[in-house]
Amino acid sequence: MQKDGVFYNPHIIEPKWQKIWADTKLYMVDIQNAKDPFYNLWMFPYPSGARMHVGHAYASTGSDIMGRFMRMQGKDVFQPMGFDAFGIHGENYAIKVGKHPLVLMEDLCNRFRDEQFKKIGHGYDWSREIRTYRPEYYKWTQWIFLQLYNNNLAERKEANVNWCPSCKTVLADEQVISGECERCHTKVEQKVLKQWFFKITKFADKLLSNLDKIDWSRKVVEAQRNWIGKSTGATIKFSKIKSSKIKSLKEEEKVIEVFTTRPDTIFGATYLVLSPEHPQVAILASKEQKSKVEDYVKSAFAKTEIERMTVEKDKTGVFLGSYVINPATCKKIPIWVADYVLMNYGTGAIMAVPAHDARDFSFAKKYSLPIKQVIKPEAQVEGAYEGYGTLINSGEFTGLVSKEAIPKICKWFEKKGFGKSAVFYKLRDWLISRQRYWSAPIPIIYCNKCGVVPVPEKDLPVKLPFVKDWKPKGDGRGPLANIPEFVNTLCPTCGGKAQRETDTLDNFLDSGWYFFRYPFSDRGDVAFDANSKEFKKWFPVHLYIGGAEHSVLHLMYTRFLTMAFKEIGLINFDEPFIKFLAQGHITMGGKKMSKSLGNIVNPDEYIEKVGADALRLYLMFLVPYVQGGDFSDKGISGITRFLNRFWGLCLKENALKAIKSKPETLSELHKTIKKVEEAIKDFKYNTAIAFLMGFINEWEKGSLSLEDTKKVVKILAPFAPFITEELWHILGGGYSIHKQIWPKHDPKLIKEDKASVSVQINGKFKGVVEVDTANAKDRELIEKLAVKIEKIKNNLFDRKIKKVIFIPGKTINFVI
Ligand code: ANZ
Ligand code: ZN
Repeated sequence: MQKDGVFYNPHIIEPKWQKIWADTKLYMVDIQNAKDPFYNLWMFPYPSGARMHVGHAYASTGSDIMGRFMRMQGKDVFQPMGFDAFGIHGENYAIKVGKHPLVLMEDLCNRFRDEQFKKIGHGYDWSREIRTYRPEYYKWTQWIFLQLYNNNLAERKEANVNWCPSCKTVLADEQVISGECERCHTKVEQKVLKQWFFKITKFADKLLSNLDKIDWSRKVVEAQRNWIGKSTGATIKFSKIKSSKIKSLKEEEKVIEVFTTRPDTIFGATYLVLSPEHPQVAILASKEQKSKVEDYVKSAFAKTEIERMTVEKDKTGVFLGSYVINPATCKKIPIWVADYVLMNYGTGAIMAVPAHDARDFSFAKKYSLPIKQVIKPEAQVEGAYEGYGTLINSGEFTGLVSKEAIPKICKWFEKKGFGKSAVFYKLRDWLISRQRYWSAPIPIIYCNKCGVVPVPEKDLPVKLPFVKDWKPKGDGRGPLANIPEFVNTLCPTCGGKAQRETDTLDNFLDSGWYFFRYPFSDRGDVAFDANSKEFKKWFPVHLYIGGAEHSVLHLMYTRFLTMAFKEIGLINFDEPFIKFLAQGHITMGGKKMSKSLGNIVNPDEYIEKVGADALRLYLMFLVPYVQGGDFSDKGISGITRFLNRFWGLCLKENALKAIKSKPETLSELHKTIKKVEEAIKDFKYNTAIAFLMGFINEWEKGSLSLEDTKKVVKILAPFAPFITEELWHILGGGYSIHKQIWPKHDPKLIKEDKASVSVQINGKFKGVVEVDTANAKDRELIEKLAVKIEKIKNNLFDRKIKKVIFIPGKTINFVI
């Protein structure tokens, strides 16, 4: 039998400290009086399954390590947690398991918190937990809607929107991934509905230009840049050919405006193409072509945007039977309608330049339309030459190169009055209406007399009624529409009979502002208070960690809302997070963990078997934190052995109570302190752990004084909070180790004569080779030492080494 205090037993010490930490409120921060604040935020989870999987454990542990490290740097670390438990993901889960979402979410959030987050040893301040479905939270989500509404940043408009037939609701563009619903992967359809939008496009330019200023993971910055999709070019007006029909039109209707990124190709525009949704299609269709055009338009409506835009797809279209004048050549060119032109981008109409645009080229070939070269190809090409070059057949602009021609042509357009430089963005307004139950009602009332009336602030929250029949019906209306007690109300303005809006808010609005709420979660009178001293302390958030899959969703929305709050005058900064780090992902068999694939790994099992400390260390050692990788539990017993050795060494030193450390061990210790610190700051947790492992090999050969032993315990503390708390207690340190200051390394004690070269197999970190600095570039020597490392030896065993990649002084990588 193992006895407490003699052998390392995580099953005794982990629950013990978990309770003491909770009882003493160890991780609670003084929001008002913190001196050196550090707001350490990790994306709060959405419960859409029974448990969190090992990927959550991995990602949150990396955030917790940084929080603990910063606390040991003397920072007042605020590390709150909550649940994004309102919205479609939870509701879909509730449908699946046949429970009411409110009952289900209460239960799941409690379990995530008590059975998972607490057990894994994260230092969260649970006193400020938030749950987005609670009225005291969504009251403020509705309040934010009203702020945007009152400041002309929310509007209701009829639009062609994405409709998920399985979730029976509309979706924002960002929530449609490759033509499928982000939640259930059903093919999305198009529907015309009157919906509420937030005007994110108003901030397109700022969302883009700020990307150069913020310290965010590169891949997220690039994803946002592409999503915003800025295109510079010109709009050009093509005049319609005069006819009796045209004469009766209004002045602005007598032209068709197109958007092009290539004004330098205007002389090569041999036809125009309108999108099937373009309002002028019906006006311009000639008598002879009318029925053909109508049929074509109908067939185009049945397709999704993705289907229409696929480049490889055979292009289809129909001639409208009418013409415009190309303002550059003054020639008459035909107008077509084709579904490869989209209504919601640019002007919904294009000038086709088949010689220099591949889509136009295949279309022109198919329908025998004229092709005219206006840019001299720099190389022989088949099909369209899409590059820039020297202009030919272009009137007074012939001979110029594209770069000079573009601004000149734009000026010429302007002077003649038929065009001008223009910028367009791919970014669309954020559709926030949902036809679902489990969400905050949109706080709007419709009155026959007064029209659209916002719910007065004093009447918030508009409570979501608790009803039995909450499932989506699929009639294009939310389930709230079937609850007369909810719908029928009185107009706040005139007191007459009125109806409530029955759509609910996209739950990305809940999560778009939640980080503002944590420090104010105990206040019922404000959402957040920018004039308070605590606001100035904690915002903008110092560090945010989460998955890059949220790049154009959550992470874009948080930036937009922050900019909107600034414009409204609620706050005085426009970026929410000083630093954002995209952590890697843990996969299983190379695939994302998901219930449908049946490849979910549950962290609880491992906590039961080896303890939370071992699991934390193992996950952090397995793969580089920002890179992620595949899960396997092969090496987990190695971690347990490491912890046992660590425990044994501490107890031995404690028994000896030495005053002085052995000089070599001491020097190694100081080196390790330095290296672990540097690695943590770089989020290279796996190398930090490797340094700690390397150190105990040295320690076993030597010895440390009690004081120095405590230093080792400290530098392991962020990774393994339970065992280090217990050892700290045994070694006579005061409660708690997690409030201690990180040890300082003494440069005098570090003989910088050694260099460490990291050893990899197929690019995966496996260990380090320590050599004299002078030898760090000696490939042969390092290769020889590397293959002697136990782990490398085992891994290479009977495998063939295909290649050895050596970066002198840094890494050696065996490709097998
Ligand atoms: C003439 C032209 C000539 C074009 C040429 C390209 C090459 P990005 O970069 O994506 O902004 N376009 C404009 N509006 C469109 C719409 N609503 N649906 C489909 N295509 C549209 O691309 C802008 C280019 O895409 C525009 O420049 C236009 O074709 C097309 F040698 O105009 B171009
Ligand atoms: Zn009224």
